[in-house]
Amino acid sequence: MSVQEILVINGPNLNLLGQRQPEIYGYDTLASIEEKCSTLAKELGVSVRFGQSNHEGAIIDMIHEARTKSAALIINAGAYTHTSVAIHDALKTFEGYIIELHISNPHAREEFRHTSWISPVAHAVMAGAGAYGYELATRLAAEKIKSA
Ligand code: CA2
Repeated sequence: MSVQEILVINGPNLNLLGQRQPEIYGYDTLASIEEKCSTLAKELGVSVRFGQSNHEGAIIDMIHEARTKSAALIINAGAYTHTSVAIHDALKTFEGYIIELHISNPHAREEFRHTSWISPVAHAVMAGAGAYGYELATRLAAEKIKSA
């Protein structure tokens, strides 16, 4: 197991980042975010791996794989944040550090975004910092796994 790996999981529709609704999600693409986080991770002496899926089961498979491969998880579960007991249950099986991430601040948006199934199983929540939140979360995850 590579104890220094951070897995960044992105859920439904986040493959479209930078292409639609820039007023909410900004102009960065997932590829540009990955590049910035990889550069940062290298500087911090850890590794980062990105995964994205529009399918709940595939996200659960990624979490299961992380159980033996990754020391920390950063997860933007997209709309599944507000609906998925299955992702909540999968995250409970992961023993490393978990950061829930949102580009926007769901609490400042529609009421249906105010409930999260991820927050109760996350160690930290990052929301509303835009795409920069991924770098902040990478920094926090690196700190946590290096001091563990
Ligand atoms: O703010 C976030 O990161 C969210 O997790 C994004 C989800 C939303 O359902 C959550 O409430 C908050 C939606 C992701 C949709 O991604 C798009 C990206 C580009 C264009 C359109 C949608």
